[in-house]
Amino acid sequence: MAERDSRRILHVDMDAFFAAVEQQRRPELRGKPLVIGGSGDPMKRGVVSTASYEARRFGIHSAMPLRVAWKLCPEAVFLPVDYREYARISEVIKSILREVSAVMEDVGIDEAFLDISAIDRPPEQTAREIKERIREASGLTCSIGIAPNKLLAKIASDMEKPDGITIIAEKDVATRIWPLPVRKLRGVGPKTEEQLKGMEVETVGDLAALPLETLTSRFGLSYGNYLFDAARGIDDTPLATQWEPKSMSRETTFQHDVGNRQALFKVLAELAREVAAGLKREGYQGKTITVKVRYSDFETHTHAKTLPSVTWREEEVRRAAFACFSRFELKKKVRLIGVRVSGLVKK
Ligand code: TTP
Ligand code: MG
Repeated sequence: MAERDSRRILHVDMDAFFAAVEQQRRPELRGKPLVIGGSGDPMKRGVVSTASYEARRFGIHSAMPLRVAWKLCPEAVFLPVDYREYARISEVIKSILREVSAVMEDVGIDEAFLDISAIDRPPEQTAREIKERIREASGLTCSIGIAPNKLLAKIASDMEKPDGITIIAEKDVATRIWPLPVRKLRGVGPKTEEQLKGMEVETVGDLAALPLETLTSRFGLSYGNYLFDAARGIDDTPLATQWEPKSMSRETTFQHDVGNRQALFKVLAELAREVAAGLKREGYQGKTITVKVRYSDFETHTHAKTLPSVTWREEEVRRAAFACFSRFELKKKVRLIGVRVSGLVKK
């Protein structure tokens, strides 16, 4: 039978990225439990950005409050996020990947898709070369997945972390993908997972057993069809090679929750200034300004305002942000506040 999708897509994901960068430049941290997050002080507010594999053995993971991580492993080293350095290393890695194949989708700070269909070598050899070059340039390891599409390649890169190479073909879907929990499929979040659980669907295989009509009536035509295909390892989406940011944002989590409206306006003005500066620096203008507020109990709300035309002017962003902010009731103290500009166009 002919392969449905003859592409060869490679997904690279760095191992414990922020932590690995720190361990690389500070050899004394290698082999030790290391937690990166917030200001690096586990007694202060903030969440874990990532943890070294040594720290993960204690149950520490991304998005966990630093305080909880500290309770799980008080002897771990805690460090602040040095985003500039990670972004610099990220650029080094991306430029290596771009040299291997110009058809690259830059997904995040530590991951990317490459279309290697046109490379006339066994894909595993390409994967080894990429690993070798990344290791030479940065000292870091990554994990690589290779498959006929993005959906499967991303699942594959996660299968043998750290330092793995995993190749999945269409014929492997039943044996290797169906046993996985549905959450492993891109686009299946906690809400869908919960709904599927209610339908006695826990694994991708369970999902693949559902008729298309069941999925479309439950999840709508578009998402229902997506789930039906995804459960079969089918994904035709092309690589988004010219990455353009759809939005730009800045947010702040307070050391202590803030109740004073004037103080919040001041922070908001500062965030608006930073976002506007970011837009100008990257050469974008945007139309919709959104303000996000997270209260002390983690309840989170947003208000948005769309301007008649795009802007990067600080004053306009600030005014719109103030207008949005005025719509919040502020019955509780505020833990986090953020400003986002979306609907971006390149200028
Ligand atoms: P991931 O690739 O999800 O994690 P990782 O590289 O640390 O570990 P793994 O080996 O499992 O891939 O994310 C890449 C970086 O993004 C991570 O090093 C830190 C950052 N990050 C956060 O800041 N917050 C988060 O919640 C997550 C998931 C990642
Ligand atoms: Mg990673």
